[in-house]
Amino acid sequence: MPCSRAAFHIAAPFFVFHPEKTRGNAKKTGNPVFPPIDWIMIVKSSEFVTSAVKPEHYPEPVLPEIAFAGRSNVGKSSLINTLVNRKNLVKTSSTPGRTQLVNFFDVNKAFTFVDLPGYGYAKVPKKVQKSWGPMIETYLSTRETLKGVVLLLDIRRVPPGKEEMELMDWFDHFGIPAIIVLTKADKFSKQKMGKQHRLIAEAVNRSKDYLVPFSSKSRLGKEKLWARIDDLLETPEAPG
Ligand SMILES: Nc1nc2c(ncn2[C@@H]2O[C@H](COP(=O)(O)OP(=O)(O)OP(=O)(O)O)[C@@H](O)[C@H]2O)c(=O)[nH]1
Ligand SMILES: [Mg+2]
Repeated sequence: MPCSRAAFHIAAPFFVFHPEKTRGNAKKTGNPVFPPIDWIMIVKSSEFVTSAVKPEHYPEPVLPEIAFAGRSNVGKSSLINTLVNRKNLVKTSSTPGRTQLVNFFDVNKAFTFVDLPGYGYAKVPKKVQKSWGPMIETYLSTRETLKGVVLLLDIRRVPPGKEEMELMDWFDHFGIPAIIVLTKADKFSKQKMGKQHRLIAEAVNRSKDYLVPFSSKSRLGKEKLWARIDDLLETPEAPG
């Protein structure tokens, strides 16, 4: 039921019940693991809050937070823009290494999206490269309002890189819930996309259903991803 979802309460009235979508998506996915998508997200406001390197520069930990992680140029900033229906809320670039700080964005005054700097781009100066790992790790391990991470993998890359596999182990180890998104799905035909989806699911040892193919160009996967984000936002606080 849409009204029982915690994030619905957090973000109300921004999630709206959408019975036609429920029927359509349930039929299409036949998804036994995740609930059908029974609402659509209405983004009424999205705004840049601040950029930070160290925890003392992070905003006050008040609203629940979702972070976006992935290798440089994988499409993190574009994906956030797509989710919030903005062209340039987050700066994107065809030059990898564009996002070099931890950037915080408020959505609907209800929760925060965090664009993490992309890792693994050799042409960025060594000093900057070296600071990325600690910057990301410090954020992920200390942020008390972090509800989960969206990890972006390029759908063209089979198997995903060593860093991605390490990040997934790291999320598991620290009990950080993660959503895996396969970006740039528009680069393939539907059939090839399905094949890549299957191969990546095998490589990361997850069910196919767990991975969300996504395109910032066609907006494929947008509603499914919002539904997963909502699931993370409704995760209850850890006791103590
Ligand atoms: N075809 C296609 N191109 C995309 C998609 N998403 C992003 N791109 C392109 O990929 C490039 C990098 O996108 P960004 O969103 O800036 O990537 P990023 O992960 O934020 O990169 P860094 O900030 O360097 O870590 C840009 O040229 C985008 O236009 C997509 O879904 N489809
Ligand atoms: Mg970026």
